[in-house]
Amino acid sequence: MEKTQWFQKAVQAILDTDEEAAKKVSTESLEAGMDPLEMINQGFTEGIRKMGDLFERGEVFLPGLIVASEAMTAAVGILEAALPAEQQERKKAVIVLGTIEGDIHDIGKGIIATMLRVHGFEVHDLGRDVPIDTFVDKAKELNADVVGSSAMMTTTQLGQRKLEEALKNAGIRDKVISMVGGAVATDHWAQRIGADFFGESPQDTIMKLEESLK
Ligand code: B12
Repeated sequence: MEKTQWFQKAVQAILDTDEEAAKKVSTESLEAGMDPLEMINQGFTEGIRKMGDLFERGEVFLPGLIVASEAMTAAVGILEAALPAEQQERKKAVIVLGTIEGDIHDIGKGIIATMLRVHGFEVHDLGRDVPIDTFVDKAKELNADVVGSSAMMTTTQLGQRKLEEALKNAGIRDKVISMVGGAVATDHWAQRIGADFFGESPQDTIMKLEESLK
């Protein structure tokens, strides 16, 4: 089967909100020698994006979106388990990453975590709905080089500004690179709150992060 056909199958399983089919596509694509990262980025991610468009147009409702998200998480979990074990060599940087308090969206943040790990970064994923103080405490405890926050809603986006302030108040803002992401963030937003950069996608994030670490 062509690569694009595997991607299409992944997209379709998410649109069908069919967890069993999504897991089957993951397993079978691995058996067929597909690259798990490509399946995540060009297959399942595309599926949840399309689902999001339908949701925004009112053609899919919240319960459907929830089931699609669960199918996505299960399918991506199988693909992640097939990624090469993290190399033991010195990591490029220590990253503390999480979704801002009040926000339970974690699919995109999870993908960023996986992609950063695969590219040799040590990622401490704090999960979702993470209080601002937890980001700061973890960054201090781990002597982190980078703090990344994800926010998917206009309400929780304000937490990214609070995080900047909290890092300053804790005296560590100049010791870390601060990156922001999520559906509502932009370059302009990052500049406005004083973050170092906005990462639009895994590729964009890795490129900007490697540049910032030089
Ligand atoms: C899936 C989804 C859900 C799922 C979440 C499941 C999960 N475990 O994450 C469920 C169904 C649970 C859900 C719930 C809700 N949702 Co919702 N959801 C979405 C949807 C459709 C897709 C999000 C997604 O996963 N995209 C796919 C991933 C791969 O993309 P991504 O998240 O953007 O991440 C990429 C980049 O942004 C970047 N990135 C992400 N994080 C980070 C972090 C860093 C540091 C960096 C550098 C980069 C980076 O890299 C990622 C990979 O490419 C969006 C629509 C949209 N356009 O985004 C709405 C959306 C975010 N939801 C929305 C809302 C309002 C809600 C709810 C309040 C319910 C409701 N009434 O509709 C609740 C929120 C509850 C809460 N307290 O958080 C709104 C937010 C509106 C706003 N502007 O404030 C949106 C925009 C839909 C809409 N237009 O109404 N949702």
